[in-house]
Amino acid sequence: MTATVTSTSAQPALAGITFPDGFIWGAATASYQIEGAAREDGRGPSIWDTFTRTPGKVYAGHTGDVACDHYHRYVEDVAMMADLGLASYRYSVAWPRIQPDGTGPVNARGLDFYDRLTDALLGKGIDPVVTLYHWDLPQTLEDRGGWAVRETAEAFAEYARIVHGRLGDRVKTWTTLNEPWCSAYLGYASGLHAPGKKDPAATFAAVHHLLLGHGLAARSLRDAGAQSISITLNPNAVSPVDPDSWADREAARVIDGLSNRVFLDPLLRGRYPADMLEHMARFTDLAYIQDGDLKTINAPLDMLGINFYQPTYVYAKPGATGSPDQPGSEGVGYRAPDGPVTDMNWLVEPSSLTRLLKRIHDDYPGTALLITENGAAYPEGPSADGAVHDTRRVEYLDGHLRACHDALAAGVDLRGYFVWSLMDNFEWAEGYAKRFGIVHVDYSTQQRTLKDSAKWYRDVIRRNGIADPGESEG
Ligand code: IFM
Repeated sequence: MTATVTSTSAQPALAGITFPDGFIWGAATASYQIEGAAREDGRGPSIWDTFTRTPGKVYAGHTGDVACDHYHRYVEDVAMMADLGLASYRYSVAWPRIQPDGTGPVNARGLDFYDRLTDALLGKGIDPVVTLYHWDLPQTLEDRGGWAVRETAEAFAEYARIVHGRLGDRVKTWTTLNEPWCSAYLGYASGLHAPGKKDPAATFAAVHHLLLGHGLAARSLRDAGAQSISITLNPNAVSPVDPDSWADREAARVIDGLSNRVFLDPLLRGRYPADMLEHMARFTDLAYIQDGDLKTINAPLDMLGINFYQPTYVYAKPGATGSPDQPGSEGVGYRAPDGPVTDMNWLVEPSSLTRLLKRIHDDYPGTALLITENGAAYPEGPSADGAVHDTRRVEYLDGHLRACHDALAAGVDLRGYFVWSLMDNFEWAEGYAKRFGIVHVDYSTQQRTLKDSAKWYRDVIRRNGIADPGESEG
């Protein structure tokens, strides 16, 4: 693809922009968030089925039992994707549909669903990008220790081999894990996500076994002939509130280490950062890191997926307890958002995406990047005219696409952009209360309605860029 882009810096703030030829335009979802059919066709229980049934864990007791009923409506949903002009669709496979107990017998009916979905996508000229793990761990594996134990990493590689065996003749791009930071830290430190544990030692063991699972799965996929192998992280665009303060920079170093370097360094440099080894050793003896593991984790990557939503600003705050989802972050203060926020109370600051992409490009050179998620929660539903006027989402997406364009102009090897999310869905601990979709879902009728942002995105895809506001549409 041509990677030549003209710098936007000299242009007026809202000039039209064009992306390089071959830039990939997509949308993303995840199995538990949209599929429903939780007990159909032999699917086993996942940690999210258990968690959603644990009182007080998820907003209003919502579950993914029905979600967007995509399991039954995928044909209509794929037609909608085609109408939007998507070149690519990022979906995840539910491990408990494939191996209901996490290991052992394969459930052919589970594979059949993804087989049908893949064919439906290809039939409309949409390229499938498959994520193997987007948080729905089979409950049986959690009962045996979950990501805190090595067996889960080994089981994951076997599961990857099974899925590739069925879809590998048609799926070119494979992503092992989605946001291992969330699986480890929200799952085992703060307990905000399934399995809801609060155990720092287990958190760091989970970090290692997630990374190892990625490495082992990447090897299985490579051996089986997969074309493109990636992992998706949610790197934290963290900055010190006062860059001139040594103490604030130290606070940022700790959060950067816990959120970013503890994943990026093993994956792309084959070692844990020295300061993080010291940090983790406060909570665990690290005996689970075995000889050869880092070499396995450092498997060649064809692409690194980046999920981005908001920046973080931290400062030194002596005596602060820190954040429950970052073990060992005592003394770190978090600045409250000081600008526009989304419905998640997440700060909208597109320039921090450019900064983050440039940083990864500079610190880990030679890595092709893909935005595998970016988007915003806003509550707008249908107005009296039947349309959904989600102006703030359009502004958010516009700003972040310009930020991607700026990164390209600065030389970052960015291959594409997937909006989160194709449609409103089950937003984990927030249930259905937060809406990230560019398509509105009426959960009582399952009716889909394109929001203004979906129509705007369709135009972006058609033009391979953003129109100059002076230009007439059409
Ligand atoms: O909905 C989630 C998604 O599952 C993972 N990335 C962040 C999104 C918004 O919170």
